[in-house]
Amino acid sequence: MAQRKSKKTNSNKTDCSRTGMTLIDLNRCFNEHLFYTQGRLPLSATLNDHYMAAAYTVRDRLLHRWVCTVRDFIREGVKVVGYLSAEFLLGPHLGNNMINLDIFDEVREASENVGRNLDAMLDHEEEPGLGNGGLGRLAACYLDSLATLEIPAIGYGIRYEFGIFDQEIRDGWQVEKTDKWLRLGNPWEIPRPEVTYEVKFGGHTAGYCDDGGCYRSRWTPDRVVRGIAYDTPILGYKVNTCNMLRLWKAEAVESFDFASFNVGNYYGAVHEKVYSENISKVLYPNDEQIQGKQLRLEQQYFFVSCSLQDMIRLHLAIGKSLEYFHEEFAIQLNDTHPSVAVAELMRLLVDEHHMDWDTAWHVTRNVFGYTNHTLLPEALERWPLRLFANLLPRHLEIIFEINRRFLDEVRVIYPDDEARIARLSLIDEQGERYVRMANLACVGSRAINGVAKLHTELLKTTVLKDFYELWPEKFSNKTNGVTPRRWMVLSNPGLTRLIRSRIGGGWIKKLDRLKRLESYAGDDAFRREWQAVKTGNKQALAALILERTGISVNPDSMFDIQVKRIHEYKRQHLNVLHVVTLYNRLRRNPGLDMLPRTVIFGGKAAPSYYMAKLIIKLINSVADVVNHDPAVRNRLKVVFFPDFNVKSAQKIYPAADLSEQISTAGKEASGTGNMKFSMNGALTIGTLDGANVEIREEVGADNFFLFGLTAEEVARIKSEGYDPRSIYLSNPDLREAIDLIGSGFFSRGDPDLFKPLVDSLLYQDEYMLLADYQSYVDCQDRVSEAYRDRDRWTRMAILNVARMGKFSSDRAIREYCREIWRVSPNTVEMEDFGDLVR
Ligand code: 7GP
Repeated sequence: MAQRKSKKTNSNKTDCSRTGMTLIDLNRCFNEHLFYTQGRLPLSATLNDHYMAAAYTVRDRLLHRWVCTVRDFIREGVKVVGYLSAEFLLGPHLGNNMINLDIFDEVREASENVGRNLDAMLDHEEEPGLGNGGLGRLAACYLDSLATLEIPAIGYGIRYEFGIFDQEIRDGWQVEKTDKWLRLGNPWEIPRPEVTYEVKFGGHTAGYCDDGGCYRSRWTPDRVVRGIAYDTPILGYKVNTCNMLRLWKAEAVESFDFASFNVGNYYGAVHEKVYSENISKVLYPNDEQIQGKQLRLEQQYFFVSCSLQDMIRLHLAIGKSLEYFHEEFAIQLNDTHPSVAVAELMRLLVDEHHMDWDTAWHVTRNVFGYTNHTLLPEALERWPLRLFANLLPRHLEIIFEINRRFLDEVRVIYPDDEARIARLSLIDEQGERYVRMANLACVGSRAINGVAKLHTELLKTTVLKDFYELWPEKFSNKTNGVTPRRWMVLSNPGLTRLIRSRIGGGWIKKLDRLKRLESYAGDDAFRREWQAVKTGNKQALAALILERTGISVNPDSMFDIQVKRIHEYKRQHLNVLHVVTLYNRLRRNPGLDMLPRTVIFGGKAAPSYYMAKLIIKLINSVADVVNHDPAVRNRLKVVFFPDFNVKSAQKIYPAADLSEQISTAGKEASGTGNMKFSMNGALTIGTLDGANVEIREEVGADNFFLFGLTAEEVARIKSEGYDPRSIYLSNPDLREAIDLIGSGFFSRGDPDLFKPLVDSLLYQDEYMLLADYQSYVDCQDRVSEAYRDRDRWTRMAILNVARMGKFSSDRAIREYCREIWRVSPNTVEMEDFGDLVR
């Protein structure tokens, strides 16, 4: 994308391998987009113009591959994965697409040659924050791996006009700001105004007999909304497969009600439009806590209906009969958010395509897979029956019919076990009646999976126990993974270069090959280079922290980082108790030889989650006091990094020395941040929870800092009657830390501010912080000790990276493909533009 002639002519001739173009060609395309797409001359172009021209230049290369991929879909009739998710937390596209096209270094060089700042362009991109956290980010990693493994796939979701809110910190409190990610336009999406479907809501149903004498139900809705497709190309790494993410935007079927307009009722005329568009307006910002709002169910049904109609259209377009739909598509439900798909597919097949119930049920049960992402009871979706009946009356009928047939089967297997039948029922009938979405997903799916070994085992023995006993063969584990393209190559170019210099680049696609690094752990020169990379990354983060918070931190101190959504079960406040404990040590003994630490927090709290917001305030209040206390003398710094998102994550993980994965055992389904940290050479302090268990297995117990109760111990202690107060009373350090918080010391003398937090710890402690406190603090002391021996630490870090192969999302996707979806790769051949259009 050179603007003027490059000084280095040899690089201009460089074949940007996978694009089949030289830098001169790319440069021409860039200038053409500046001119013809943005309408600018180089002199008057803004940073945004540059970014847009770069994005379009890269996008053109993607579209070329996309056209070839679609051509193959149609020509070869391959089985396609449909990944249904209410969230896709993609992060910025430009850098990632350059990596996957394998032109990143060339473009950087060319940009440098003409004095154009590639980093400024990359920084300028607004990230599509169409997700809350783990679940949405996992969906994004899986799209990357599907394309990289050359699996035909379509991601389906919602094109929220406003994604996850931007977080600001004012006076220590979280303030939510609307995320206006579409403000400057989105060069990555292609609107498809001709790919639209109607989605019905409300109204009533009535029975009738069809021509063949069959009883059927006719649904007369009282509202119809139109979904319009917006497609984003998803290119795999160094392959030609370019899949798509198809997101639906809601619009009114008729924008104006001319009857109202003509009688002068202007507001009445646009009401319908506003009402319909609301559906795709904003992402609900709660992760593991349902809100039970009608609009949320409308969103779920809206995108599910559009997506299923779309898959059916594609299926019919290649001339196949719907009886074979499950042989051409495998549809994954990313948690229960899209699980109304089970009823909707039945409705489409039976009501709209006149299939008989049994055939339709056979297709439905064989096409879906369901992934569960949480054990927290407050996250298990259920909809009040009345709300459901008002919005989706036909679906409720279908659910009743599925349930009737299902429970009949259950009664044969478990005669007289009414309690079990009540638990398995799709309808919760204790008190107010609810539709249970997890039960619907289980009954309507061929495969059910958890996201880490421990989580899957807990699913089988707790929340989905009855379903496991009924259909053990449906259950399997699929431990999460993350894409090394974004989370190593793009985020950590220094480490990537270093690893490449020793073992080449094969690991980027076959992460197991990182094993070859093991032998370098004992190599002095390698360790020094490794440390230099880490120091560089820490300096860069320190600069960013200064810019965002005004706090200056010392890159030579240990960077101890906890970034993730703020939730009591994730126990950011346990980390705070440790910080206060260290602070108390320094107050008690001002000359203490303490290892300097910078403790960094980041993450958003659900806007309605009071305790989580209070934890943010606590972190900032503690930071304020500790960072300004002259007695601390830079041995301890506390930072709350505002607005943690994909973009800042890319700068944070590579700079970490220590990764905090300290949830109460049995609560974190898997975690994926834990993998990103470890891949970037941080050591983990963690509990035996989620994927921590498997990370420890892989990297070796010696290279992992373990503390805390096990999930079994947590359950046992709870059942025996847990008394946090007795722990508080018997542990002086703990008492001192809690008392200091409760005294108003961190809240300008106000003892009430943190009282809700203190009381919840002392009198409930649902997440057993007090039970794990001493073990955590002792473990942190071992961490500090280990960090003092920099060579030993670096050896451990190298071994962590070397042994992370398992946690590539490529491994996870291979398992899904083989064991659940039964799909295989399809190599896409490139054809010249000229040949394609001929
Ligand atoms: C998260 C889990 O909390 C996390 O442990 C896991 O790694 C991630 O999913 C991906 O599997 N869950 C959510 O983000 C979430 O919103 C509610 O769960 C359904």
